[in-house]
Amino acid sequence: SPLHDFIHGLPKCEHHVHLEGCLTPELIFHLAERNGIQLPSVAENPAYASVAALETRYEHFTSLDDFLAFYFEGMAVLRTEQDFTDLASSYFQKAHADGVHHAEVFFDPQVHQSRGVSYATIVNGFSAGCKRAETELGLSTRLIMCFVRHLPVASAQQVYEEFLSHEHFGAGIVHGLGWSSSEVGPPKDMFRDIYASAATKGIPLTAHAGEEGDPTYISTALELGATRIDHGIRLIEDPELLKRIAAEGTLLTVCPLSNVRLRCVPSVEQVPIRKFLASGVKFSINSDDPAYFGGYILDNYCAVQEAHQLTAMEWRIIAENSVQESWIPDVRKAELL
Ligand code: ES4
Ligand code: ZN
Repeated sequence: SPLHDFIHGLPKCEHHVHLEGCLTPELIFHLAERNGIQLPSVAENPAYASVAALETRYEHFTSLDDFLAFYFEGMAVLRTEQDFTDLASSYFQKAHADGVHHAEVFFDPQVHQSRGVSYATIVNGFSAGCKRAETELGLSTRLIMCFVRHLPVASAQQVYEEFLSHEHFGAGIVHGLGWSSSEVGPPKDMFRDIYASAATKGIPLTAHAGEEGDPTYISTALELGATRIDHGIRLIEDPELLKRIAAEGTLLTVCPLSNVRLRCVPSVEQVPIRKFLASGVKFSINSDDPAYFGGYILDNYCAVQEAHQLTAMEWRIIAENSVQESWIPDVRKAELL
């Protein structure tokens, strides 16, 4: 595309990437070896026969939950602080090469804790990767801790208390909170009490909503205090809610290649990019789980351009909104624009 160099040069901010979703098949096999962890046998799951077999299986996800089974299985190779640092560093290097200047990254502590990895190991490991990216690559970074919807709410409550009591909280090392994992099934408002508490402390809140679930998942997240919505593509099914989100300037963190791979839409053409632009809904374009969905942030930007043929002016609006809605001070926004 003639705009490729222009798109590469835009000051990109990433708002929706799961660090565990940056674990490539190659790194899964490498860390399994390094940590002496047995991956599923070929009899149990033929997808784990080889790096190439796993990559091929990732091209055939049938739903969010089909993907999540691989995502949770894959992250079981993460054990030591070094593993978490290496994973974060591999993501930040790729993001830097794609023209990302600021990255807000998710992680799922409950899932690691359920295998006996401590909160400190996870957060110290990831935050060392963030620090390295800041000093060596000039990126600004934010860690966002996600609660997962497939585990009991008591386990989320536990890690929330750990987050509050940890020295990291005062130091701002974990900047904000989100929720993710299976959307349809568990109660829409399962994190009501946690979000109410966090909102009174002024902690930035986001939530995965409107990916597979209908727009009531989005309105529930807003009711609970989320000021940003991850995915949110099903917002187009509720014109009143769409008007409200546009008026309030709530950011949607859209992930086009993820939506296609998880069959939320048949192709990038059906991601409602033009509807959002036309109705003044702010959104950013992001990579979600790039090791699983066939592309990092620049691949997502280029897929949007291929499918929607945006003008340079429209790209400027997207880039500007992604800077303005980042969870960073105004002086940093001025540097990025
Ligand atoms: C996720 Cl694509 C997606 N949706 C919900 N939760 C997630 N966790 C990691 N990737
Ligand atoms: Zn996500």
